[in-house]
Amino acid sequence: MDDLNALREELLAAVESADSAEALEELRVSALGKKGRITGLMKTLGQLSPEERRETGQALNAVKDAVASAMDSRKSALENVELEGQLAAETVDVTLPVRPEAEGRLHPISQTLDEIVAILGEMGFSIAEGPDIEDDFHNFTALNIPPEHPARQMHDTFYLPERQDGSRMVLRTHTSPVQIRTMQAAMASKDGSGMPLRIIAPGRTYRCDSDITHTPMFHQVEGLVVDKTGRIHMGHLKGCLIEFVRAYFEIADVPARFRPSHFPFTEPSAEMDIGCTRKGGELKIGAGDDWLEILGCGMVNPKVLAACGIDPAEYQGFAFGIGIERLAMLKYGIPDLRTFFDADLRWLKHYGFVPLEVPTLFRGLTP
Ligand code: 2U9
Repeated sequence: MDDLNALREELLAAVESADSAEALEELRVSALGKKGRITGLMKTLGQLSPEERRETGQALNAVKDAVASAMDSRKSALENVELEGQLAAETVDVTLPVRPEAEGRLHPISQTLDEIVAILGEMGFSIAEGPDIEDDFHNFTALNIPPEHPARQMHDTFYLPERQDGSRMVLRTHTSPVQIRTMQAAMASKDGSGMPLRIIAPGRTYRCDSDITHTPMFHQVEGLVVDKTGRIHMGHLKGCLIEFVRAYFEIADVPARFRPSHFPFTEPSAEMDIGCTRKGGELKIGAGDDWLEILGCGMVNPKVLAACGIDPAEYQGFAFGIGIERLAMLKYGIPDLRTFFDADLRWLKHYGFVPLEVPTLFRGLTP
C-alpha cells in the first residue's frame, strides 16, 4: 500500500510538472499505456490471494482514476495557456492608422485630354465619338482625299485584309471620320435639329510610322463648327483657338499667328503658331520672338460639306486638329514621345497625375 501511495504521489507530481501536451502524452503512455506502470501492476493482481486482490485492486483502480483525472485537468490547463498565448499574439490593434493604399496615376494623355475637353466644353463644344476601324469613304473620300493622295499609301495607313467586295477597312488615320458621321447624322434628322454643330472628336488614331517623333498609335482632338453661312467665319476660328491656347497654357497674352497651309479637307487652311523663346536648348512658351507650331485648322472645304449632304451655299464651318501627345509634351516638359507608350510605372509615377484631384493647372477661359 505504501508503494502504491508513493507511486500515486510520484505520478501526480509528474502530471503537475508536465509543461506540454507532448510531455503529458508521454507520461500517459508510461503510466496507463499497454506497457505502463499501472497497467503492469494490474497484471500482477492474478498472483495475489482473493482477499489481497480485492484490496490491492481497489487501491490500484483509485490510483489509476486519480492519475487519469489529474491528466485531464492538466491537459485542459495546458490548452488554455496555449489559447491565451495565441490570443495575445494575434491581437489586432484597431486604433492603428490604416496602411496607405497603393495609388495609381493618370497618364499625361488622359490629363491633357481632360484639360482640353474642359476648356472646349466650357466654350460650348460637345464630344462626338466613332469607330477606330473605318471605311474608305469616311476616312478619306468624304474628306476630299482622292485615291491617289499620298496619305492613302500603304506606308501611311494600316489596311485590314481585303473583304469579299474587294474593299479594305482601315485603322482611322485621324478622328475626322467622326465629324463626317456626325454631319451625316445631323442632315438625316429631318427637323434640322442637328444644326448648328459644335463638336470635338477626341480619340486614338493610327499611322504606319515609327521614329523619334511618331508612334503608330497616337491621339488627336479635332473640332468642328458648322452653321448657316454668314454666321460662322474665319474670325470665329481664330478667336476660338486663341482663347483655347490661352486657357491651355495658362498664359493670358500668348502671342499667336496663323500661317497659310494646305489640307485637303479645309480651304483656306492654316497652321497656328504661338510665341516662344529657345535659349540654350530650353523652350519657354508664351513670349519671345520665336514661333512654335501648335495645331492645324481651316474653313471646312465646301466639297467635304457636300459629301455629307450639306449644301455649301447654305452652310459653312471651321475645323481644327490638335495632337494630344505634342500638347502634353510642351506643357509638361516630357522630352521623348516614345516613352508615352512604354508602360513604365516609374515614368508614370514621375509624369503622371493624381486622379480625382481638381485640375489646378486649368484656370478656365477669360471672362
Ligand atoms: C472635317 C473637316 C475638317 C481637321 C483638321 C488639321 C487641320 C490638322 C493635325 C494636327 C496635329 C493632325 O495630329 S496631327 O498631326 N491636324 O492640322 N486637322 S484641319 O479638319 C477637318 C476635320 C473634319 C469634316
